[in-house]
Amino acid sequence: PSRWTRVENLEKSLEGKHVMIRGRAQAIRPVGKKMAFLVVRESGFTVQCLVQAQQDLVSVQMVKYAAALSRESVIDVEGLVSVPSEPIKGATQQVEVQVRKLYCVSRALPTLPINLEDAARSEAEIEKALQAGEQLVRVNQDTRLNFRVLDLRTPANQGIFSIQSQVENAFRQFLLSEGFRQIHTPKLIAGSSEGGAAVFRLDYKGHPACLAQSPQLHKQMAICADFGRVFEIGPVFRAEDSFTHRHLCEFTGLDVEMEIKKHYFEVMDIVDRLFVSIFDSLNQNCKKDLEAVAHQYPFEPLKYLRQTLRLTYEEGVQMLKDAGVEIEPFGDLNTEAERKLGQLVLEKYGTEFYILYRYPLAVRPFYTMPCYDNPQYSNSFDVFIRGEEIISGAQRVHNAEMLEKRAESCGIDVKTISTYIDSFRYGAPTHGGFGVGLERVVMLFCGLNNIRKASLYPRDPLRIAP
Ligand code: ATP
Ligand code: AMO
Repeated sequence: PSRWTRVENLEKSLEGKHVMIRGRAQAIRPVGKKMAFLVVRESGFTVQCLVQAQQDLVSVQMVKYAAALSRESVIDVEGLVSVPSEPIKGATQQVEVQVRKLYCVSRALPTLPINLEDAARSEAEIEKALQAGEQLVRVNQDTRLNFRVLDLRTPANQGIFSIQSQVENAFRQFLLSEGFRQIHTPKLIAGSSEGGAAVFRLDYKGHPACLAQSPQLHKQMAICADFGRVFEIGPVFRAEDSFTHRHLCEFTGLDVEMEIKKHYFEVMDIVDRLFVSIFDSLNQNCKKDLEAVAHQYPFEPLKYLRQTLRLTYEEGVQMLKDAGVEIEPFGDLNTEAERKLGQLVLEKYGTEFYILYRYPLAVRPFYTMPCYDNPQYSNSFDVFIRGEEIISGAQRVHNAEMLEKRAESCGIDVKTISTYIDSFRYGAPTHGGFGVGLERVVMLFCGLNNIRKASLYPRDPLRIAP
């Protein structure tokens, strides 16, 4: 076993034990010449350490050394765990370490561009501190992103990216257990895969190419190649040219594609069980992370049902109309209408996670299968968390001639996707699938107000660094 104890595991049961921890000197508070308190942080968890001069154990020089450490330096501490009689404020762990040995592994600059203690405070804590006349600097989003390496050290950010990791893990585990295979499709492709303008164009050894807007074409081609059920976790590139709280120029796509036997509801059944399992696993396995996020960015736990609510697009439109919101016939729902519908659904059905299906064909991409009973509608769906889209999915057109016509009518240069269309000329299974934005899932599960908070190094129209 490791000789090291993680700060997160420093608990009262370790009282009297000798421990070694490695972390950062988050705060250093000298008390006279013979004592100094250090708050040591590891992955968002903090413990108070006491360096007190004691004959034969701790020298006055060591206290001086501790008091002179710069914040955020990486240090090793050896000492005894004790349980103070008073509750400890300003640290996550309720034990103290009586320091015996102290080493500085790597010294941080004496002045940092972000004060981590300020950066970790919630809005309410900031207000309270300001009212109490405390000097503090509100760290804005841009500064946080400019110095992301520092910003990411806050407990909330540590939590967010553990949650992200868990979403991806639960997604993979569930799909593997359902007989899906993980695939990797090319990110350098000849043309737009979504038919939109938001593509990053580039030169591919003298040939025009672009960064994949989704794995759409190649995941469908894997179905034509008898892969049956596939999923992919990979980067998605969108040359978005406007600024919203929920669009990035690069995000992580969780994509699924599968054969269907009778009906595209088979795809929705997977969405339903997959997401109930992801949400359950977050609530079970990420309790501390969710608390850390909620401490800085308060939010209510997501309300979801065991069996996901499904509404048709028309039912959604009717709910909006009844509430006085006008929707253009066969149009898309704008951001505001989607939000409003989210509220109405919550009031009526008590859930913040639901599927809206049977969208008008005109607002869906060219590869979407029209409804057999009414071609003005399509076998498609979107999925929402707290009134915002996290998933688009559909049954696909599996007939090459029809696909070609649909692409042309959507203004797509079919030459750029000819190998994709040809894939359907050799016999193609009926199939469907969906795409999920990983950052959106994390943002909305945690009720965050900006997708940049859920992206490690976000890319937006003005940001390509760090
Ligand atoms: P996707 O584009 O992948 O389908 P999305 O969440 O961007 O997912 P859209 O269907 O494109 O959803 O758009 C839904 C609504 O979001 C649009 O009607 C529009 O109001 C808004 N929207 C989409 N893209 C942008 C953007 N780049 N800037 C501002 N608003 C946008
Ligand atoms: P769509 O374009 O709706 O569908 O994308 C799927 C999901 O990806 C997320 N998303 C984004 N996240 C961050 N920044 C963006 N700019 C952005 N754009 C989209 C959303 C969205 O629901 N090929 C289809 C999927 C399919 O039918 O299988 C597709 O790409 O969460």
